[in-house]
Amino acid sequence: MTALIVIDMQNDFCPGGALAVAEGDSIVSGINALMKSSNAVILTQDWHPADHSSFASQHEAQAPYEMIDMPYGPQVLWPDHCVIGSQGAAFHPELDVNRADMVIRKGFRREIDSYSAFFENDHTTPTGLEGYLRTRKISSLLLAGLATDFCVAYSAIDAAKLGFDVTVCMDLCRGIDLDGSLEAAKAQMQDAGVSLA
Ligand code: VGL
Ligand code: ZN
Repeated sequence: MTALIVIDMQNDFCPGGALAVAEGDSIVSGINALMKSSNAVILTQDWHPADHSSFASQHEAQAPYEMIDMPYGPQVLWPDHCVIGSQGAAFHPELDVNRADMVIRKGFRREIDSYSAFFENDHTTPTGLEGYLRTRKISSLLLAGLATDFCVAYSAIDAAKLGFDVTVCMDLCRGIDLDGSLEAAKAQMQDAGVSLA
């Protein structure tokens, strides 16, 4: 059984949002179409407290897109985005959310960021998605959404490491591309055994 996992199709990652991905909104209709032909649909939702440690605003003298060392490793500092309950954290208004069987929220612990749909950025704290998929007997995954080089790539690589058969629909993803992060993410996904379609 195959599931479609739609990563972070939220207002803040679309044009006009706090952490806008170029053309982020252009993939919504294609994702809606793919949902119609999928027998399981899962949405992820980036969901941060207002004082989240990944926000540059929480660190004196640091600007968005700078790096910081967290106890779990290097972390990019972001503009405040996807704050719990805000319009920015809401799904894109045209996303067909009624098609979703399950919505998984991530990044709700102040101390730790969570790009992947499976594990937080310490690579050990689980979100619970693996258990959900296994109990539904889902073994293959199609991924689409935002952003290719962060949450999509981290999710795809973790899924492949967990033994799922993973395909990323590259034309239904858009990237942030910080310092070549898009090319690096593609190479890392391929090395992990992810198919890029
Ligand atoms: C994302 C940066 C921060 C993403 C989420 O969805 O790719 N990127 N939070
Ligand atoms: Zn985030």
